[in-house]
Amino acid sequence: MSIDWTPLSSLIETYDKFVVTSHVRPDGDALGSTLGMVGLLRQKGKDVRAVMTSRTPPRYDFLDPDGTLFEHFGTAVTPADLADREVLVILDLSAWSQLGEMADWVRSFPGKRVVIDHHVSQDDLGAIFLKDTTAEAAGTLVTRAAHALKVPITPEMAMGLLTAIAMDTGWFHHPNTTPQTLRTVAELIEAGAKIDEIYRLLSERNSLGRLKLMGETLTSLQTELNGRIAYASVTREDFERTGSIPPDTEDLVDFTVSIRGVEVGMLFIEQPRGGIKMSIRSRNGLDCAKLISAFGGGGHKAAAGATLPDPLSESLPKVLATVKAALGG
Ligand SMILES: [Mn+2]
Repeated sequence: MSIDWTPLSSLIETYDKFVVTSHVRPDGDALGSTLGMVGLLRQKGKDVRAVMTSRTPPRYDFLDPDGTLFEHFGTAVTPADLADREVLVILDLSAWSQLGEMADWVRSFPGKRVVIDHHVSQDDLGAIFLKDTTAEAAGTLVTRAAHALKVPITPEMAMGLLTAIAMDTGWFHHPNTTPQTLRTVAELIEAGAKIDEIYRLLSERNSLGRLKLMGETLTSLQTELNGRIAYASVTREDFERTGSIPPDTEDLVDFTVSIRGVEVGMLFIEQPRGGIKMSIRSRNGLDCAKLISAFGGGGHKAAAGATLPDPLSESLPKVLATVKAALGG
């Protein structure tokens, strides 16, 4: 799928004040693609702010070393501060639920909205959609946009875009990794991304709390349906006991599908303000995004997630039953 970037190009020709945002609980793709887009727009001479609905997880602080790029919505920035913005660029999401506390502001945003995304699930966000569901990351799309708009990729942008692609492909081992992925990565390294440094910053700066939380998560692993399903849960007490924070759960769901014979893996995480965030991964072609849409979730075929309002004791059995049924159990 190739995207026609003319709508973005026209917005850039017409308007000057941009705001870029991405999803709640931002991951490497959300933050890295935002960094890339901010760089693109600034090189076009635009006045750009990057406003996020969640705080930057400490793991990703290297993408914003001065702490001046990502502004936290609701504390550092209020809707009044954004009243002069003409264009809103939304990256790596296509669902209202992924906007968290920014959703109401986005709904009432009077300017132009454009979504640049690779997720299958889609709400009507009242936006121009620049979408390619075959792309491995939103960071890939921002890289392509830079090409289309003839904007050079700075070393800073390259660091963000490579982080985005690396994290959304599981460091180039998920099925979405293609020859073109590696060509894009080669280009980003040529543009100044330091792949070894990014890996080290992401993988060798764990907090003790995150490692202890990993231990708790592994301890809580259970299997069902003769080992075809594996799941684990993280409770609020786990965070407290281990001294970890919710962003420390990133990628822990991957442990569930690392067990031999597991076709579907899930991780259930109690949220600080109630309810459950769940992630699901499939290794047998099961469409996770479709399955989890019954719970208001979405994502990709092999990887999806949902936010569930009910407590763990109620939501876990419901989702588990649905997955069992989908596997013919
Ligand atoms: Mn993504």
